[in-house]
Amino acid sequence: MTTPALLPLSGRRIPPLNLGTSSFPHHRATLRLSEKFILLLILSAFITLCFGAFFFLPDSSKHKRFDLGLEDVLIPHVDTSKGGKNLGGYLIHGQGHDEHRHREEEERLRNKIRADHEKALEEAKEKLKKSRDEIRAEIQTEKNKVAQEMKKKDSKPLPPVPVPNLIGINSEDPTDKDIREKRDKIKEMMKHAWENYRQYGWGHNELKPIARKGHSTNIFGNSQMGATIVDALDTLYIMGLHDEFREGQDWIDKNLDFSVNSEVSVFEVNIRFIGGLLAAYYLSGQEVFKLKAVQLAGKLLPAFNTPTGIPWAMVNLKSGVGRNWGWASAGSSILAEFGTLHMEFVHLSYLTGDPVYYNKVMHIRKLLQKMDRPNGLYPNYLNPRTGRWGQHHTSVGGLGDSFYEYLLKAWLMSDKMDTEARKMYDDAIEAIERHLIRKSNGGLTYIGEWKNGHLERKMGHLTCFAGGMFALGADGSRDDKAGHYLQLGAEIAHTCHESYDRTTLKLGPEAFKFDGGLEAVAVRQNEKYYILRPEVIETYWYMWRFTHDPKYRQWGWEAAQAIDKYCRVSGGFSGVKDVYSSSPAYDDVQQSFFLAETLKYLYLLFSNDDLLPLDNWVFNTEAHPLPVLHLANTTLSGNPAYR
Ligand code: DMJ
Repeated sequence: MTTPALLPLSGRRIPPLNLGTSSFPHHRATLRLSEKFILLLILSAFITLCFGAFFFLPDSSKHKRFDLGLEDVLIPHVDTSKGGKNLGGYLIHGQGHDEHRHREEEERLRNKIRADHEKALEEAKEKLKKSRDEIRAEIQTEKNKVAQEMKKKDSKPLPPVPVPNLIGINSEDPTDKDIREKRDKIKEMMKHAWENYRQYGWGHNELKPIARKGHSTNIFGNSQMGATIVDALDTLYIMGLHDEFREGQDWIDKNLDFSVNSEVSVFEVNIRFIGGLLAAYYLSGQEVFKLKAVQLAGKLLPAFNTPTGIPWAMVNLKSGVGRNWGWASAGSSILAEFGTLHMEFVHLSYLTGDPVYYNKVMHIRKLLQKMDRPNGLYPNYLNPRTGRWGQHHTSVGGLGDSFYEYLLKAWLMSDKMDTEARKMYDDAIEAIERHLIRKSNGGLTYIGEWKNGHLERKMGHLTCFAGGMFALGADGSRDDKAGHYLQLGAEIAHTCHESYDRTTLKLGPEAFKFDGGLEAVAVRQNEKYYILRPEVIETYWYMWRFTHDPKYRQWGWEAAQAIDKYCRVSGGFSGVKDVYSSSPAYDDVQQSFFLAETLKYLYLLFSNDDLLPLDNWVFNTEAHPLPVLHLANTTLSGNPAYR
């Protein structure tokens, strides 16, 4: 579908003196401030010329005056050494010069003014003859020049740091033909998603694959920040789609601008943009990604200006004003949001040498450590003004999930030096096992939600990531319970696979129950959708890496086939509204995390283990790989683990 801004404009003339009220109603909005500005410039040039003509072109009275030999004359000159006064390039000489010379000079001056006048008139006429497109192109060129200048200013190189061990950015193709073909199929799906986004949604945050146009949600504010481009970069890179990667890099270089009056989610921008940019930087070594990540992080910092230092959920990138979601309990910030900044912020301090980012996340950690936890559980809500918990709801799914994930990953990312984070993780997981993890009558292990002292026997699709987390945290677990946590990971993977297998489409619902005889199925209509989420496949991948049990590849392949069959449309991939219906409606959104996570985890599932090995890389919650930092020699003030 063609948007008004894309209507063919060539050959059209701008109606003179009709500023902002174009006779082309569909173009009215396109006569923007900058165009008006150019036209105003032209007008003012005219006025200046008229003014000049009025004052400088000789009239009869001036002749009379000169002929009388009175007063001064204007002689073009720049040299003031002879005692004259320089007025904008013209010298004023006193009386007593030869009259003939004066006449010649006057004639010369008159001719010059006339010539200048005519030239300016010609230029102005030429400008007005230009089509809208030409004027727009000129404006764009000017804008680009200004942007380039600003970029030069912002592009001060950051201080060099020891490069972490970047192992396994490339890997051989799998030797097994079947696995290779499956991996190629996933790559083809990525190309389909990317190419359609590029064609119909380029620069927008996401794509509407049915309507074939851009899409956005309030988490990205009202700006076109190219969320899909940033989120997809590292997936493109590891898949070897280097032309596509370069297209993305080029867009980011020229267009990604954070000085926008837009209120964004601090959490989402951190995990998708900062995480995506940092991963792209580490994989490709291209400085632009690091610079953009640092610029953006600077824009998020005002969100931390709260009485407690717990950040607001949202911040306006321009004004720095922050606030929380209206729906959150008692004006609270959300555990999974303010608790999912650590990885990216430590990397930012590492790369810039500026401890500001590190101090912000360590402050949050210290504050949480000091607080009482009901039953040892962390509630999902914390008020940033009072520093008190909101409702006592605890979840390993939405609102809580990645907080636990980041405790574990902070430890892994520090080369297992950050033992404080590991302890917090172990404590939290023990409480979760005690209060939230149960076995259903049918023998399925599930993780419920804690609500004011009661366990709700419902598990979210989001919660399914925890299978992978338990497996990842098995090594190094307290009391050497590695086997136990690997087993727990396997049980969660199995339950989540059941939630897929018990649907018509073989795709998992958003939430499923273990209640009233129900086992791993959704009950409410608004829990039956699948929006291309990655968590189940993420767990399959971690389980595959730690066990090499072929069933995980099998389950991943089932999911990939189901996505390709039921979510693929000619304009990309769409979520579906009911996984229990054989002809479900589409939600018409290609989520950016589909490219960042779902397809990346599938690709890794059918790749060799030496591609991004888990001893060297830690994936952020949006599947952006960040290298393990060997910080022993790097001073980051505040935490003994990093000294
Ligand atoms: C992703 O943006 C991240 O994985 C986040 O942690 C929660 N879920 C979405 C995808 O489902």
